[in-house]
Amino acid sequence: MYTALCLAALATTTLGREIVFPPVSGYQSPLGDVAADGMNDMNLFEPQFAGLTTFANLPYVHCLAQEGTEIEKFDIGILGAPFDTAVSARPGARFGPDGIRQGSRRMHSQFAYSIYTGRNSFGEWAKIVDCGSAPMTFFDNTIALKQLDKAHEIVSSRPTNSSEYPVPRIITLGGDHTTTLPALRGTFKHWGPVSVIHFDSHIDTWNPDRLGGGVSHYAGVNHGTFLHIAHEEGLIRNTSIHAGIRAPVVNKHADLRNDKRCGFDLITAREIDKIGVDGIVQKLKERVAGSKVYITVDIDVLDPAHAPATGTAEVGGWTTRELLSILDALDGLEVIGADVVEVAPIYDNPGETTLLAAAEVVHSLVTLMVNTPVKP
Ligand SMILES: *[C@@H]1O[C@H](CO)[C@@H](O)[C@H](O)[C@H]1NC(C)=O
Ligand SMILES: *[C@@H]1O[C@H](CO)[C@@H](O)[C@H](O)[C@H]1NC(C)=O
Ligand SMILES: [Mn+2]
Repeated sequence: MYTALCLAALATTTLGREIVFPPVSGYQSPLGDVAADGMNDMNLFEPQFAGLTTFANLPYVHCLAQEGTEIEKFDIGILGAPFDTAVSARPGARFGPDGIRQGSRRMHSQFAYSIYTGRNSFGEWAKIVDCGSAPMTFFDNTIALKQLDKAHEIVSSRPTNSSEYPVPRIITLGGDHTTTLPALRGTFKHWGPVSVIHFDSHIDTWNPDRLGGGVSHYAGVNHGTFLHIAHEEGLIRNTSIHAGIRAPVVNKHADLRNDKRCGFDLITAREIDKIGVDGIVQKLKERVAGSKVYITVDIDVLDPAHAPATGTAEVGGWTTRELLSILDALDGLEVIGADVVEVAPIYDNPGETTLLAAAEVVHSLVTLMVNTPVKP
């Protein structure tokens, strides 16, 4: 394949001069014969950097098409949630979905064999598509979140490609963290209450009467309270757990008491220095054992050195490698939904550090879903 790639580059970068190819006519590349002029099937049908930007160059399917419209069937759908008007610090995560897609553009379903496992999760039993993003109004949070509720309902009710596993699973690209609430309402309809593994620097179970100042009900629904609300709505189990926490709490005792009441155990960021990746993984697996799992990754679980482009950055976080190692080691859990949120591309650097990290996290989430198919 490497030879074929080199040839393709040669052929396309030479302007008007006679091209001299090495004698490779008939060379059998994995993508077909290389002809005498250096062209092969790959030259035009390999869309990396060329098509419209979907996650990992996956096919785009209009998963939100009107009822009755025939669309391609899929088993895992990537769905954007462009919403950032319930954030307490820096806005900008409405551009997160397209930012993460941008960060994924070197991934390709044909060339994604893991160096660690030798497997390519894009090329196995699951049909994986990019559903585009849900339309969400930026003038009214209540309406916007209802739009996202509906989007999850529609996408998760589509018929799957694999008749054996009838409920398509969704990976949401946020959006501020409030966007996880509609996703959990969606999973509840198919799977009932689920354990949440919540990677974040903040606990996000704050009481809506406190965070938001008790100003109004509207103000109380935000990116720091959605897990409290999810608990009150009965969407999550009391076997949920945070990982990577390091941000201060607002109230000395009440916040953590309330956090337990909402069903959460807690792993701090610095625990990794004592118990390592394996210790963290063991704690997570023990906590959620035997239940369906929703994984939500606030990109601010990473240190700002690894993910500067986020709404409420906190120093002292995990590295990208640590997070990816932890996620990949969760293999075997029944992951019925997942998301990566709080990616605000405007604060990224020219090297797109945060976007690349977020895209690879999504890749790990895809892999967990592919490795463990789940039936209701
Ligand atoms: C989807 O369904 C078709 C028809 O049953 C099947 O040939 C294909 O292998 C399935 N999987 C993928 C990933 O497309
Ligand atoms: C969760 O709630 C059930 C039922 O109320 C209780 O029996 C169980 O001990 C709780 N588990 C945890 C981990 O808090
Ligand atoms: Mn969060």
